[in-house]
Amino acid sequence: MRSTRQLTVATLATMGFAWALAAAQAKAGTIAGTAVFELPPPKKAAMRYPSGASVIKTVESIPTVVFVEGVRPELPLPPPLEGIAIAQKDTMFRPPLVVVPKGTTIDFPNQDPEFHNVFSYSKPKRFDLGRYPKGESKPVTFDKPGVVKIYCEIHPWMRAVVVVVENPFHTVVGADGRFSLRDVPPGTYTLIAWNVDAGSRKVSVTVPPTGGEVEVNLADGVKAEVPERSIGVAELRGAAGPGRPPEPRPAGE
Ligand SMILES: [Cu+2]
Repeated sequence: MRSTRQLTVATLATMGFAWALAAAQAKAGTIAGTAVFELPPPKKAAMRYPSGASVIKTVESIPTVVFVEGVRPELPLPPPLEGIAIAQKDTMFRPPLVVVPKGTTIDFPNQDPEFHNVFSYSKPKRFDLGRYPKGESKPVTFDKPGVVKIYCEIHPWMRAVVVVVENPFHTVVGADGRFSLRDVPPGTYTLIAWNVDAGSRKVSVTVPPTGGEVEVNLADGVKAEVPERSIGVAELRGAAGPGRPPEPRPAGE
C-alpha cells in the first residue's frame, strides 16, 4: 500500500511539475513593426499681440504612438507615474507627447515670461487651466483611458497629446516608422497606432506560447475607436482666427 501511495504522490508531483514546466515554457515575445501614416504638410498658425505685433509659427509636430488596447489581466496596469510635467517653454509644449497609466497627475508649469492658457476639450479629460504667470504650475489628473489633445488658448500653434493607457505596453514610433514592444506575454492583442494628424489604425496580433518576434504593419489595419473628441485647432477657432475658442456644445452629445 505504502509503495502505491508513494507512486501516486510521485505521479501527481510529476504531472504538476510537467504543467509548471509548460507554463514556464510559454515565453514572452516581441511585437515589432511599422506604423507609417500619410501626414498632411505642417501647418502654420498666427497670433497677434495687443501691441499689434504678430507672430507666425509652425504647429507642433507630434510623433505616432503605438499601444495595446484596453485592460489586460495578464498585463497589469503599473501605478500612476509621478513627477510628470508638460512645460510651456518658448511658446511650445515640452514634451509634446506623453503616455501615462490611468490615474497619473501631470503638472503644467509655465516657464515663459508670458501667459498661457492650457485647455482640452477631449472626452477623456476636459479642463481649462486659465492664465498663470511664469514659475506657477497647475496639475491635471488623467483618470480615463484614451487620447487627450491639449492646446493653448493664446498661442494657436501650441499643442500636446496625453495618451492615457490601461496596461504597460506602449511605445513611440521612431522617425524611421519602426517600433517594438518587448516582453509581451503570449496572447492575442489589439494593437493601436494613433497620430494626432492621421487618426488611428488597429490590428490584431498574436504572440504564440513559444514567444519569438511577431511583425505587424499598422498601415494594413482598420480604423480604431480611440476615445477622443476630434476637434482640431482650426475647428475650435473657426474663421475668427486666434482668440478664445467657442465653448463646446452642452449635453446631448
Ligand atoms: Cu500659450
